[in-house]
Amino acid sequence: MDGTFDLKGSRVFVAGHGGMVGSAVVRRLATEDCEILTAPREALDLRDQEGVRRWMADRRPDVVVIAAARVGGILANDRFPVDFLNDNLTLQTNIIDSAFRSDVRKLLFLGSSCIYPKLAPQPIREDALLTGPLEPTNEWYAIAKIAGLKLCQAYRRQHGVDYISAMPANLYGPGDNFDLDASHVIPALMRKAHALKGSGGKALDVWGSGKPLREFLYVDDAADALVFLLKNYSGDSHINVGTGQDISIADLAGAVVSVVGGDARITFDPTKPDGAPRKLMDVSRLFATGWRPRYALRSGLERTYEWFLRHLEKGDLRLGPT
Ligand code: GFB
Repeated sequence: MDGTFDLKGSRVFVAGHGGMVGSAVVRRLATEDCEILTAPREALDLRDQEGVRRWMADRRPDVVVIAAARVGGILANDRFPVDFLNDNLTLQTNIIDSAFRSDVRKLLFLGSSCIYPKLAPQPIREDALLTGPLEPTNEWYAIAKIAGLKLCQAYRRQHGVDYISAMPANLYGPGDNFDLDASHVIPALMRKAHALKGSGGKALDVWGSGKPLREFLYVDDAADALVFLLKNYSGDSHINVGTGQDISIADLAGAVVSVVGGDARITFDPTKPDGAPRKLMDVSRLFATGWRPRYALRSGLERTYEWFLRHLEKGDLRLGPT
């Protein structure tokens, strides 16, 4: 991969440090010789252009990681198109523009595998971007993410700065959102399977047909890949970040029940959307560097469930209205 960047002694701003991805990036950066900067949500609204400009001009980071985003599962994406499009466009543009004004030396923008066409050839290569129509349930989020990666490319082209983008697979792990109306599939199934423990074989409600395939990446693996890219990648194209393996939602449900324990039966709710049929990414560019994920799906699910149980007990999970 072209371009090495030395994090040693640099000031790294992790935007979105309170979220699942941002907190994993902070954990990973703690093992690097750098200073981590974060902005508490109460002190800085990333959608406020003036506030972000001021914050960046005062703190003067050398490196910025944009892990901040409005994210959610298939239903939340479908229900709140304005929030997913507008909030993401606004906050990412504010951060990228302010970073440029404050002479940030390296910036990493984080997207999502949903930027690719709904029916892209599998596994999806980086150059499949903008070759076909998007999956309608998340096109608002996808368009914001495409705009973000294009803005990074535009700054590279016009101003010669080192801004790069990574497109991770579906992420899960500690810090995930367990609110059933907003969450992604893994925390949703985990929470539902946990609630059914000891209920004598009651039905676990799995949305859609169970047939869609998804590639899941444990969030600490994602953070490790992002720091690797910060240090080793400098190129115009975004880079896919994943495991190179996918699983059907039906098989995932079985795996979650097995990790959680109990005897829930799995049933499918065809009134809920399936979303994209498959979005397995081609990770050969990343894997060519020698980088590999550490956690298989089973161990990632086990760690996530341990985290869920600990925080359920502490009472600080994002569970939404009950
Ligand atoms: O994780 P998920 O919401 O995201 O859904 P997407 C993945 C699959 O799991 C879909 C099914 O086929 C869902 O119908 N599923 C089954 C469930 N049961 C459940 C459940 O209880 N809750 C949820 N949420 N899903 C999102 C995008 O798409 O992925 C975002 O909407 C983003 O924009 C994110 O790209 C990574 O993979 O379908």
